[in-house]
Order: sequence, then structure tokens, then C-alpha cells
Amino acid sequence: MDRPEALAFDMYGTLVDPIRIWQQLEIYLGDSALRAAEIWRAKQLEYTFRLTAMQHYEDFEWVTRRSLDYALASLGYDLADEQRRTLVGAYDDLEPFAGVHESLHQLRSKAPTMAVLSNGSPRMLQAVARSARLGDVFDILISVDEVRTYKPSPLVYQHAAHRLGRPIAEVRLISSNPFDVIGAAAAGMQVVWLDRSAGLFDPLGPRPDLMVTSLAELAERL
Ligand code: 2OP
Repeated sequence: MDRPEALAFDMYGTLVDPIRIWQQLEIYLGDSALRAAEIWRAKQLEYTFRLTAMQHYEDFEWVTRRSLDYALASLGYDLADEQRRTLVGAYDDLEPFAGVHESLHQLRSKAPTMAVLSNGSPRMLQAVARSARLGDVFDILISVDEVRTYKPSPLVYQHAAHRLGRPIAEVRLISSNPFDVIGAAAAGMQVVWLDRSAGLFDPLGPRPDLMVTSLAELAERL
């Protein structure tokens, strides 16, 4: 390869943990908190896929609020608007996974360009990057909002390459979400699967050549 690839990191599930929000849910839901967090996340992604199939766009904050409404209703809870706002607001403070800071700084010394490429709205990405103290390692935060469609539409990955000023084959997506890895690879990006799910990958697409179980391992292997 003539020059090192630009690295584009998925945010939710890759750098910060959307399931650990169960700790905020526990205040209102007690023992149902973890189940609610899992339903919330699964519905959130389902709504992005469905909006994309419908060729309709609502931003990720809207999607996150509606999917929380579904998760609560499915478990028989009816929280006040203020409580729902507090829970959606917790998305701005999601905790980074262990070791993320150190590994991103190591990767920073090897990669010419470091980006975030995420479904999050621009406001959400700025907020979570600031609170997780990740802002300073990235050159750019790229939101799907710029093309008003969600992953894994190829438009998202093509747009990211355009924003990074690179042919798409010179950008590498790092994501823990198999649907994101498969979508980026299908669009022509290089990919890394960050396995945070004990080896469970979607058989919808080929397993990527490069799979790691931590960003520290990625920093060693790149
Ligand atoms: C992200 O785009 C897929 O939610 C994940 O950050």
C-alpha cells in the first residue's frame, strides 16, 4: 500500500457502551433495567434500518427516543416525559469501553487520519466525544446526518470516503457491529471487526480478514 489508510471508527458499541445505560434505567426499572437496555438498543438499530428501507430520515435522537418508548412499553412501564428526557440525555454521557483512550492514542501515532463515522446526530457525537474525552484524537466526526440516511446504506460509506478525501478502498472502518462491517465492506471499504460479542458474527456477509478483540490488539497489528 502506498500510504496508510484513514481510520474511521464506529461510535456506539465500538468506542462507547450503549448497554451500560442499564445503570441509569435501573433507577426507574429495577431488575428489568438490563433487559430494557437490550431492547432499547435492538429497536434503535431496527428503526434505523426501517427508516432507510422506507427512504425516510429522522435523526438519531428521534430514533433513540422512539426506541426507548418501545422498550418501556414492551416491559409495561410508563415513565414521565422528564424521566424519558433524562434517559435519552444519558446517551450524551455513555461510558467508553475499557482501554479505549490509551489505544486510540496509540493508533493516532500510526494513522494519518482518524475519524468517527456514526449514526449519531452531529450534536450527539460532539457531546459523547466530549464527555468520554475522545474529542482530541479525532480529526473529524462524520455523522450519517450529512447524507440523511443510516448505515449500512453504501451512501454513508461513500460519503465518509469523500469527506476524508480518499478513495473508499483507502479508508478502514473499525466497528464492533457486524452489520456495519458487512455494509462497509460491501461498499468497498477496508474493515476491522472489533469482536465484543464472543465471536458471534452475522452470516449475512463474509467474516473480515482482520478481526481483533480489543483496540489495543488493533494498535499492535496495524
Ligand atoms: C453507530 O453508528 C452503529 O450505532 C452505531 O455509531
